[in-house]
Amino acid sequence: MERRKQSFIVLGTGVSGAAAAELLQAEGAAFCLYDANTKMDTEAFFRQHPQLAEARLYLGEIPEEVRKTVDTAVLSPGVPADSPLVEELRARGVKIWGEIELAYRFSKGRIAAITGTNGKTTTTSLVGEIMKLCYDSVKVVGNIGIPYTKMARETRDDTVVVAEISSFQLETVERFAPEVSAILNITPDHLDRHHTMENYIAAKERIAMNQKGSDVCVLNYEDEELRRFGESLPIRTVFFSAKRRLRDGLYYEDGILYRAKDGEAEEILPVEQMQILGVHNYENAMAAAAVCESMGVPLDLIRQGLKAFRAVEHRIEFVCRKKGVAFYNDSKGTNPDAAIKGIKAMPGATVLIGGGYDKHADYGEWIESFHGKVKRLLLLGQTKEAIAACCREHGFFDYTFTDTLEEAVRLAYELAEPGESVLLSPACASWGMFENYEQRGRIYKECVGRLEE
Ligand code: UMA
Repeated sequence: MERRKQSFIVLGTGVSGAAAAELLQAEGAAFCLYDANTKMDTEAFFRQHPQLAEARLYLGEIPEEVRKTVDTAVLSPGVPADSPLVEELRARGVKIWGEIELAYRFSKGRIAAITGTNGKTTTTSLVGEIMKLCYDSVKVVGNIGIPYTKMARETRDDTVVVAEISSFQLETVERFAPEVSAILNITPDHLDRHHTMENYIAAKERIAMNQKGSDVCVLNYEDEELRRFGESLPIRTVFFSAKRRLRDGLYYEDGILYRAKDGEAEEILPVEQMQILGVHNYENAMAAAAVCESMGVPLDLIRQGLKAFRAVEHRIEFVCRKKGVAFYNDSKGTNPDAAIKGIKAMPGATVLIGGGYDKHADYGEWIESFHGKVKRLLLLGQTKEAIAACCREHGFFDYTFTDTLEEAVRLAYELAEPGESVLLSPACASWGMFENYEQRGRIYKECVGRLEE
């Protein structure tokens, strides 16, 4: 391998950057680190990552002599591929790899990769659980929270890597080639980062760009863009649909999931045998079944995995009931489309907690979905004014501004009657107030835990 001669700079020192640097360190490669945050607690970073004690870390600025000598930049997902720093490095001839690309170059085994605007964490977890019933070495990695680079050195030839890959991560893949890929759906999200819907779609579709031969791409037939995309691909595609019977592919009809070949349908299972709710979850289940079957998992193990799987934390997660009020945590509802699913899943009248970081989303459809369900919306964060303005445009006036999540939870408890629900489903990212949606969800559950019974 030529890697020892290559000189890397890792951009970003979050979980991905740290894992990428540790991988380079373990492989004996030359590297340094950079973070834009000049106030970063470097002591804490090196305490948490003692293996990196000798590594050079630059904050805010990369010295000219370093810019001149590095030949590959490894980007954390949060670093935009068109940021001025990355553009400048690219102009100097520096290769730009995402953290996923680095992991791919250093890992072994077969890869199933899943993307989509919504449902990717549930589907990835589901695929991981089913694969574990069939294969000895399964690694679930990526946007789900465990960087792929962290696991790369633990992979073997017989490992199955199940990777949740975000559009941020796909922007900077080069040779990354999963054996099976899946795109679950594409609805507007992250437009602050990708600027246009076309760019966002193009980023997602990069998941299949290096697939060839007997590789497979699993796609949602009900997404017109994905249907067109599937028809243009040079590899085998497997479609799934929650709305119509397919001659070939997987579909949901009258409470049952089927898989069809040449018009011959076979029942996978009735959805009531699963522990996940809602049509969006039936789509996730079909996508997971298609991915697993394409990787050689027998249908009876797929059925077993689908029946055993429980909802993912922070995704329409039931927290507890207090004085007859049911609390749900849908902190993973980080865009309007995901948040609509949260509202739809509520059994009746709901006090909704929403708002957060501004990704320039359009909240119109989300607000329309409140009808008859949301009795009051408690707004938080950077987007509260914009959401309130959109509420007024759509004739919804039952909103209240709050300053903290704790305050919102207390107020929601006062407003909800026994038999009603309180739902945290912000339709926005958590950044600015929280480190990530997981922290937001955990804090929400802690606040709920502190409410008097
Ligand atoms: N930074 C820079 N320059 C920049 C931007 C960030 O130096 O231009 C620095 C920050 O100062 C910080 C570090 O980069 O120190 C943070 O890196 P990061 O934002 O890439 O975050 P990580 O901690 O590495 O986590 C990332 C993903 N985060 C993002 O995509 C924003 C995590 O997805 C993922 O779980 C993790 O890698 C492991 O793969 C989170 C997410 O919100 C859950 N994803 C989005 C989503 O799901 O919608 C895409």
